[in-house]
Amino acid sequence: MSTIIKCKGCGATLQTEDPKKVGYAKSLEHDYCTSCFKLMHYGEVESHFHPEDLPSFNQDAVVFMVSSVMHLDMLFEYPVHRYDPNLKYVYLINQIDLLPESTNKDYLLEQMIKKANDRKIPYVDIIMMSAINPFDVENLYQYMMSFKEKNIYLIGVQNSGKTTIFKALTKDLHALSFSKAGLTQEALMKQIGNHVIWDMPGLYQAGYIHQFLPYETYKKLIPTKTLHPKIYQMKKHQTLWIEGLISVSIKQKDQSVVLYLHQDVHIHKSNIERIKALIEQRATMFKVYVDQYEEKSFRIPEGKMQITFADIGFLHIDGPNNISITYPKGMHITLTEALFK
Ligand SMILES: Nc1nc2c(ncn2[C@@H]2O[C@H](COP(=O)(O)OP(=O)(O)OP(=O)(O)O)[C@@H](O)[C@H]2O)c(=O)[nH]1
Ligand SMILES: [Mg+2]
Repeated sequence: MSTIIKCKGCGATLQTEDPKKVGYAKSLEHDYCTSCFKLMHYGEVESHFHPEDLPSFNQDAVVFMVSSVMHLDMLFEYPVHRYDPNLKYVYLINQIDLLPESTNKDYLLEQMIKKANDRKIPYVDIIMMSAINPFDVENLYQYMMSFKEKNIYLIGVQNSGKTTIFKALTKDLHALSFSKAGLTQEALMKQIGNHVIWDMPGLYQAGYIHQFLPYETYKKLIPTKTLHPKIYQMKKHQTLWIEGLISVSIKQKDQSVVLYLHQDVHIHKSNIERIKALIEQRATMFKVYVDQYEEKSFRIPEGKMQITFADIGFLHIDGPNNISITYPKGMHITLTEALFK
């Protein structure tokens, strides 16, 4: 019987037959598939497979649903509890170091608890942390070890930091975490004391930036450091361009808006009438653009509201106002109450 050998970087089952398929290695003696090898040694990024289905779990388990603060609007969107109602679920909000230092974290947590309760989401806890903060990792470790269930699963959408957490908890030096979505291919697991920790492949979330742009382009748009608010005074009928990707137009009255984006993202103002012309000339006008756009109008109700632009950032606006947004066709854009203050 042949033994199954897994790539230590992404967990894919190693195979030597088909270079186009996941897990290809020149020899089964290798520790890594060729994709991970190229990533580690040459920084070359090849496409990985995107799993869409939830994995199956051992029953003696606690499932940690890991979400980045960049995906907060989607925190309770995967109905994992319906899929396996007998398991315990902990919602883990990761990458809180990306939120501005002034963020009221208690308020954020309150908002999330309210959302979970309104939607009748069963959970044991909702916790917030940063995988790059050793103190938070140690707290998480102690917390996980306090469960009597043997298996601890890390699941969640791509790029939420599951492998980064797994590595920090298990001191696994081989697993690869990286800003490219869809890196982990199959479950990585490691026994710690009486527990087994599982790092699962990321769930596919349609509409995120990796769907529209190649890695080399989108990596510059995904926040990696603490976001700093940038305030823009907007006049009615002005539009704010985020690279050549998203234009936010203010329709009802002059007002200021706040953008939270990667510091290098290029932003400029134009008039609403110019949108069509700029899109037509996008190849000469913008460094970053896509083939197809769509437009949507939003009625901003009273209060502090938030628009989430896929996984690249946020806009805060005090309603009421009317705005319209032009964005890559199919991109995930949501309007919610401001999730952080
Ligand atoms: N600033 C910051 N970056 C983080 C944190 N956790 C993870 N990252 C970064 O986020 C990116 C994605 O991390 P991974 O651990 O590979 O994410 P994943 O959820 O395993 O991704 P898939 O395997 O594709 O599902 C990497 O560039 C990490 O360095 C965090 O707490 N703070
Ligand atoms: Mg991973």
